Amino acid sequence: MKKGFIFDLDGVITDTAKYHFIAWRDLGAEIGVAVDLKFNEQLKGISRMDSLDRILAHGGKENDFTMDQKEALAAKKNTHYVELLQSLTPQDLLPGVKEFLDAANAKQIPCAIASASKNAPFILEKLGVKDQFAGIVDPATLHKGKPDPEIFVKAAELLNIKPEEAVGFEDAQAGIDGIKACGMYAVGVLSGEPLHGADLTCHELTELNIDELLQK
Ligand code: B16
Ligand code: MG
Repeated sequence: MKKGFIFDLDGVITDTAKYHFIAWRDLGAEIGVAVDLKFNEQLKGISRMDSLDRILAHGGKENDFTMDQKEALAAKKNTHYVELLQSLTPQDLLPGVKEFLDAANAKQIPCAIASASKNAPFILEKLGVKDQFAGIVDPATLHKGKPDPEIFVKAAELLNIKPEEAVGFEDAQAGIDGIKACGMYAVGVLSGEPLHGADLTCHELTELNIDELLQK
């Protein structure tokens, strides 16, 4: 019997990847690196600085910037990204998310967020669901990003449960790998690319039966 649900944010609760893409594409244009939608797939679930490193490597510019310059580039991208987030409303929740959270809350099954995004609390506030989460892992406290399981282990700790007592939801391969690496049950939310190693996959949360998931 499972005792808690742990959610990734971007691609599971809402689709912020399109805003990350616009902000990285525009920053890339400024420094002469083309960021297209296909390459953007590789940035899903990856932290801000790791995303910048991947973009620089993609453009053969990995040695062109000092750490201070990279911090400034990442901050510039984030300022643009946060501007784009201002338009978020509860309408931007992905299908079935509100209903799933309401059902979990009604059953007193606690939910947590395990997102690489430092903007997660602000995004959840804009979406009107922040109060439905008992915990949000602070990614600034992590030593390693996904696919390391650390973020999922911390999320389970926030809920006072063991990783194997939780169900984790992810849209990125790095996230599925992290969930499985700590013995958690993994639900993969598909958006095009296949997800390897997930215990169950769906295209949206409307397809899921919460009582069946709790029995896993
Ligand atoms: P921020 P997730 C991830 O969210 C995004 O998928 C990834 O593209 C982004 O770089 C990362 O958050 C960090 O976000 O710049 O807001 O701190 O999928 O882990 O919810
Ligand atoms: Mg994601």
